[in-house]
Amino acid sequence: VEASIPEPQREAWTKHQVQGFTDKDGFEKEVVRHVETTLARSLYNCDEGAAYSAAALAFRDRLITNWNKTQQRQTFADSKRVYYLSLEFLMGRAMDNAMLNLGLKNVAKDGMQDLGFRIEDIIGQEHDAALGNGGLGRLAACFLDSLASLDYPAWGYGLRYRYGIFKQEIINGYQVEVPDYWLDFNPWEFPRHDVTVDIQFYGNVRKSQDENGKSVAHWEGGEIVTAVAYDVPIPGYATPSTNNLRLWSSKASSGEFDFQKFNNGDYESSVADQQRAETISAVLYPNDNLERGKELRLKQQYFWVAASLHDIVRRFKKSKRAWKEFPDQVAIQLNDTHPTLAIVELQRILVDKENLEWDEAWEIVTSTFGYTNHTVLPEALEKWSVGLFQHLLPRHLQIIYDINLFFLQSVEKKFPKDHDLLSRVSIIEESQVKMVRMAYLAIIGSHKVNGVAELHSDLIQTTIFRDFVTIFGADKFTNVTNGITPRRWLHQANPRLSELIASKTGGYDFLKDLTLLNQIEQYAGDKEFRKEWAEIKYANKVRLAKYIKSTLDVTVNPAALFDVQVKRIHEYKRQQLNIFGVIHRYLALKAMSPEERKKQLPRVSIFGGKAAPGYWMAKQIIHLINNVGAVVNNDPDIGDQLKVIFLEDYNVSKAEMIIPANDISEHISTAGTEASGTSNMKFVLNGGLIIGTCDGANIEITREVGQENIFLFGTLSEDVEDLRHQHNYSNHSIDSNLSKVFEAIQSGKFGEPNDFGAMISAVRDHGDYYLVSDDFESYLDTQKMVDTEYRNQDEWIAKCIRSVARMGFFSSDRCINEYAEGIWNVEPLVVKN
Ligand code: Z57
Repeated sequence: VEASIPEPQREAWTKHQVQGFTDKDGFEKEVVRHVETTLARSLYNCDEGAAYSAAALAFRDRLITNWNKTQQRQTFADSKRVYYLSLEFLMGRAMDNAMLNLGLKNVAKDGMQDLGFRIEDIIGQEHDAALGNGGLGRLAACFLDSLASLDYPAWGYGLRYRYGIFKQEIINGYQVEVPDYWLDFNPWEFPRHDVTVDIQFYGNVRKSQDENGKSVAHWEGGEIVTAVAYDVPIPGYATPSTNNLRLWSSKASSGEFDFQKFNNGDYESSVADQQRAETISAVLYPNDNLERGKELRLKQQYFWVAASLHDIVRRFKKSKRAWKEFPDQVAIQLNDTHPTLAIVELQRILVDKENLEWDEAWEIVTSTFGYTNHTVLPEALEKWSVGLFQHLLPRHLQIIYDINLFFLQSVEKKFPKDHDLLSRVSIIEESQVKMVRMAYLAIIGSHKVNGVAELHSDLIQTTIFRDFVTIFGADKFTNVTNGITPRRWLHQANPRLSELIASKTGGYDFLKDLTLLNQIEQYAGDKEFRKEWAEIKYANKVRLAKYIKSTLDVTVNPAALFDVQVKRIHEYKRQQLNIFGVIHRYLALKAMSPEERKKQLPRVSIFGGKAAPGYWMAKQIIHLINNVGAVVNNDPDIGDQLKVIFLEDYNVSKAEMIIPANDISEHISTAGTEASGTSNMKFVLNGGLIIGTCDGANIEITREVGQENIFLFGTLSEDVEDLRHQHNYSNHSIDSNLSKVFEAIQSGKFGEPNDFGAMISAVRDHGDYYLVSDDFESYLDTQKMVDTEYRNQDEWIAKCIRSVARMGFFSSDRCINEYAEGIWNVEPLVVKN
């Protein structure tokens, strides 16, 4: 490896190498230095914001020392690297995580106290990095934590949105979206103004012949936008390994900022060009499990994919290896179909730029990529119109046509004369408006395709991708059940529970091997242990109750059962089933005598989550929840027996507070619709039980924790199709409990009934696609069982302990090791301190 500094001068560098602080004194010195120089403030004007900034800068410097070591080690070793391409990285806050992963939180806590601050207040100053919508983006963030913690040489590639997911405000019960401008002060990124890539759009393709008569394509004209790299260090837990998340930001290319116009005095329009370029990375699309086919979104995808591939290829070329070795050096994982253009772009680079033969290039491409599918919902499967492609990426469309041609020829050879099959698996959908089916392209261009939980992986192989299983064979398709990082979702979110577990398992090794949790199972019957467990749970509930009081001015009793459903609002996730159940409970309480009412188990129903701004029905669901809360919470007959809470602006840092306070959590999607779910894992790991359907990872959670420790109900996925059919072709009957709920809503008890007419008729008159009516009775029965079992606190806590003990499987470390072995073929690379 070449170094820019010649040997004789390196001594000075080695002598002055930055070591980074290791103790309280060193930390304080760095904080004061940053306050007084970087921030140009002093002890006379250092508020919590400034104290956070300085502490964050101190930790940033500390991370970068490890980051440099890691990058150097990776360059020297030149071993295979993993590239995780994701349009979303829902990172949340970085500082607490950095402190814990470095093992320096106590140092920071004591240091900040010396300087006059409480560490919790300082942590609370940080703005979430919210570059994602929900499960898919948070999964990518957990994966980065595991990749670094397990010492895998890995890079994340994404977009540096100027605006992350919007901030949700609730005004008069309605969701209002406010832009999330989060880059005012972000110490966690390093701008790399020297790492840029020019990206081309539009234009046209000219064909010529080379000296051997081979046809060569030239993509010409159009416009150029420049991608600038911003690097975010990703620290591993209890290892110096610190990986890189590279986010691309768009700006006008220096060639593009039209100096002609500028010199001619057309200043305004040259600035407008600049703005147009910056628009590409301006905003995260706020849809979860929904695709809307907007041109700017396709531009984002190509911009990010092309910049990332250019970077990866540039790094590979430094090693001077033969092209056929590319897949031995590079594994690229596609997080959903959003980066599928990477397949086409690599083929274009190899064929058009590097002059490889088509077949040789294609072999390299397919050996490099793996594709993860995250949904079977038809409205979420990406399709782009051929016309848009032709306009924006003319050369890529040609390559897609060629990929499709060769693929269909191979299918034809294997299954002669099955024309139906050919049209079913064609990348091009021959509809009125021709569409490019991105999932098909992703499958054809990858060597492995995986789903994210067992049921989901089975479903994709038997439904949406079944023809491809026939064509490629079953070995190409696999399952990797999702996981979560126990560092953030146990140690950071629930430090007291983590400490209790450590006290019984001989330290914090369980954070690196979560199966060690099984050692706490023996304490499920231990009175003293249960008491400590219950105290921690209660303290977590008190913390949430205080937050509810301060934000909503509603008093909730921490002794009540806390029932939580926080996740994106979607009809398939069925928050409507939950709120209908709450209304039923309210009506039942109202019908009781005061004495009888007092005997009921008090419950707090907690909701949270964002609706996509254009998703009208999801917004109505939020509205109904808030209206029900307004009535129930102010009804003097009800008091503590029932409270209904909608927590505004659910995000990662709020999840860290809410999840540890759960007694039960709801994961009640229509069977077969939730690919995996990951919050289900977080809730159980934090000592709660699940009420859920047989869907996604709930099924594997049941297998692990045991049937007796989970409240399952509802239709099974194999029965869904028949039920939907019945709803549409026979008179669909609604049971009396649900009818009474509808009547209560229609009587105007919860506000203007017309507001909720569509929500009711979706169930009653329009086929009840999500099977709310089918599952309502068993949902109520199961909630009744929850009430009964919660009364036996000793047994309840024992169940929670046993469940936590059996959750080892759901670490994202296990999940990443499965990808590394089964899909990427990469090995860890240990970095020495
Ligand atoms: C998203 O958050 C998920 C799937 C998608 O296709 C899109 Br787009 C966004 C979620 C699934 O809904 C969850 O079930 C899953 O746990 C998560 O992705 C991670 O795999």
